[in-house]
Amino acid sequence: MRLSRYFMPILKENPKEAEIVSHRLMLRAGMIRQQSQGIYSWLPLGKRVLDKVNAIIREEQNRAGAIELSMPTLQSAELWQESGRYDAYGKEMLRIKDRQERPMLYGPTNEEMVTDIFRSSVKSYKDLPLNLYHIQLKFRDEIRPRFGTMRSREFMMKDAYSFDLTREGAEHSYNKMFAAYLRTFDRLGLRAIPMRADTGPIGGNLSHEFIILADTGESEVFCHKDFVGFDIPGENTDFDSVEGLQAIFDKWTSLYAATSEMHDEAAFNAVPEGERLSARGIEVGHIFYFGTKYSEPMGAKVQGPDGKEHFVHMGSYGIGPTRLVPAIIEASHDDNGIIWPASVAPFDVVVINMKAGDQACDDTCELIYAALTKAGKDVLYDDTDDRAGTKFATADLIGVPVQIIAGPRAVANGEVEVKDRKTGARETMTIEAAINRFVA
Ligand code: P5A
Repeated sequence: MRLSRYFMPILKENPKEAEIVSHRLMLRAGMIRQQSQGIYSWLPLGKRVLDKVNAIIREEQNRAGAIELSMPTLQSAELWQESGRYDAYGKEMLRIKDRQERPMLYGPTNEEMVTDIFRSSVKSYKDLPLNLYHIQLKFRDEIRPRFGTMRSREFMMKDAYSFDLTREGAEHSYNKMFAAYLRTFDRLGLRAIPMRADTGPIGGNLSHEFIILADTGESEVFCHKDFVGFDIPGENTDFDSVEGLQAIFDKWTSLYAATSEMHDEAAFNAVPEGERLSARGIEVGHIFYFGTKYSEPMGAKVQGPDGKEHFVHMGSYGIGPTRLVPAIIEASHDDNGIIWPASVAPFDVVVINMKAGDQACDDTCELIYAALTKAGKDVLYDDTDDRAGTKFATADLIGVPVQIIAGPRAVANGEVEVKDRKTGARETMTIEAAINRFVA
């Protein structure tokens, strides 16, 4: 992508409305724009990061055996009347009427809709277990939307829903998502700690929130320090192994970890003082087991091996991609801007032409740009005629992991400078060596 032809509206000044660093940097880097309170557009740079986050979420959901579908954002009120949540949900639900005066709503979550899909076609235990998910916009009319896309009214959610014949089966399904979440957040460069959590309007009595420790987090959390160093389940994790996944769940729940709603002061005080961590955190995921809470009132049942009908045991599993992007920035930035983990960086490398219009600089940059693009890399080429200082500041602000800098003096020697955004380390090398770093 040539910067001269791209759309990346950088802000020079710090936006006044931004209270936390991620919100400030997302606005300054031209990643998002507020359209109305708590409702955002994702501009091209932000969209690239969001897409990469979603790709990792999708890969790990698929690995754990979940199956992707797509459900609408607008839902009929009737479904929610069946479960009893239409009245219970309160003012957070955006209620709308269509031209026939039929009550509709902008979905805040999809337990009812997916239960309806399930009951319309699954009749036998032989079709279980089943886990269906989508990555879709939701709307919750939050009292206090704030911190940009961290807590917005319209936001994206990956929501998965599992169906099993028995409670034991449902626990295995829960454990699959538990392990998939540990892997997902790790691949996003984050350390998320599962904590016992309140179930709120979703319901049930088994639930974990996945929390990233951050000073700007909205949740108050309490946990054992050792979680910070626990091993993450590997790529070869067998998601069909009931014992294997139970062992992962048992390990990750063996030490104290709870959000303030579930906090047990006495249990926390039993943790040796030097090992207690009392901190603030960002909830990036939340998983629930709620048994037959929806299947019973909505009549979602299957025939079991005993020939009888059984209401299915369900769970639901959420991740907030549009919250994850600012959460990653909270965890990874410096005074100059964002530092993206390579897995979600909007571009793999930025090529900076320090003197656009100078034949040797132009030729060198074009050569590198073409070679890296051909090698399948996402390359941003700063071919604008801005001053070198402005270009460096922009490259640092948008946080691309590697900068290849081509200035007249180095280019005259057949060389460029390669800068690592995270460490700031700069290395002069031949043009060929710079290309080979990515191609090899
Ligand atoms: C689980 C999947 C649910 O809604 N039903 C379907 C369950 N859970 S939840 O905890 O309420 O939300 C899941 C995740 O969505 C993100 N999230 C938000 N992100 C941005 N702005 C918001 N206002 C917002 N509300 C929820 C969080 O990451 C949460 O863990």
